[in-house]
Amino acid sequence: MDEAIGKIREEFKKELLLASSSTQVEQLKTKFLGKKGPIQELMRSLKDYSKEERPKVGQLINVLKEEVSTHCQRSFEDLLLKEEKIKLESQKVDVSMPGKKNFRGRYHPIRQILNHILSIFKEMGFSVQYSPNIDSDFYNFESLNFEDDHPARDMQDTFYLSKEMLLRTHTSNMQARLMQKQKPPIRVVCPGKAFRNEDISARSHVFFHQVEGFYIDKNVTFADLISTLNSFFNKFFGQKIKMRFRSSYFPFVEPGLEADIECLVCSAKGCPICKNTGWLEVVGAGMIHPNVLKAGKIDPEQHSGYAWGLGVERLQMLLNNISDIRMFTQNDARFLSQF
Ligand code: FA5
Repeated sequence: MDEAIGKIREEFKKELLLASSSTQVEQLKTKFLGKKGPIQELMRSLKDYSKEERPKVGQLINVLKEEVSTHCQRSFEDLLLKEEKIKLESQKVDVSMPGKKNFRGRYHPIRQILNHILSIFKEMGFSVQYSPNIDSDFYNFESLNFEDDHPARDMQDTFYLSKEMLLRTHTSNMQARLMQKQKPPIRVVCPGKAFRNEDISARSHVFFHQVEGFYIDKNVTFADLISTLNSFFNKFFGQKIKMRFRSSYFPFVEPGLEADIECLVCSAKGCPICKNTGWLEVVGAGMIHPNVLKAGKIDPEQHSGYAWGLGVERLQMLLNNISDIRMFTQNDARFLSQF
């Protein structure tokens, strides 16, 4: 018996040394201590011994059994610990690694500048209203005192959809509509798109945005218009900027003006944006023509008013040094992500 026990012990030690994982140790334990294993076989052979010998032999087998079980347990725990360590090592998080950037949507630069413009006018007491992109010749031209043969009605400038309907050429199409439903005092701004069949260049597009402003009350003067525009531009640029006013003609205002801002893209040195003049036209404005007030059923003897139409793209270009209006519609992520 001693010999058989020694052989099993040797065999077990050899195999335990070769076991490199906790699973292999478990298999080894089953192999040696399981029902079909060598130790159980020894137990079964006890019946072949005499009554006197049996307790001694039985004790020897139990010692071996205990030994195998303890070694297996220790080895199993050691290997399991190592395996856990390796697993944790592989799952380790490097907190100093730069995180993955999520793509965040944002407003288009024109929407951003519109919001900026509207927030300034809201602070100045203007409310916001909208008028349609597709409108009738009446609201876009006729109600605004345009003669039938005015050049702006020409097919060169206007995208006609039918004889009567067109893509509005300016946000001034809100004026008659507003006067039809509201009586003075009226103090409104109207942001929106405008469409003109023009040559596209660095400063002009066939599709652009305007913000119309409109104020009618008793005793509204030209000085009110100038000071409103002045304080708007100073707030918009966050600094005192150089402006110049030129008299101009629009059929729906009298007198009419256009205002230019010193070109901030080239610091007034001359560039394609300012056509080398150092100035960029940003707004058309004037005192609302008595005929327009009459068409809106407002008595020009009682009320007066001013209106303007601001070019939104040009303001964004001046504010952020953008050298070509076409960038706003090219959808280039490298450009858009800068805003
Ligand atoms: C008008 O559109 C008038 N409705 C403005 C107005 C309103 C005058 C109320 C009087 C009273 P004008 O065509 O000048 O005016 O356009 C106004 C502004 O829109 C210009 O100063 C310019 O900044 C911008 N603008 C005009 N055409 C284009 C274009 N093709 N591309 C980009 N911006 C333009």
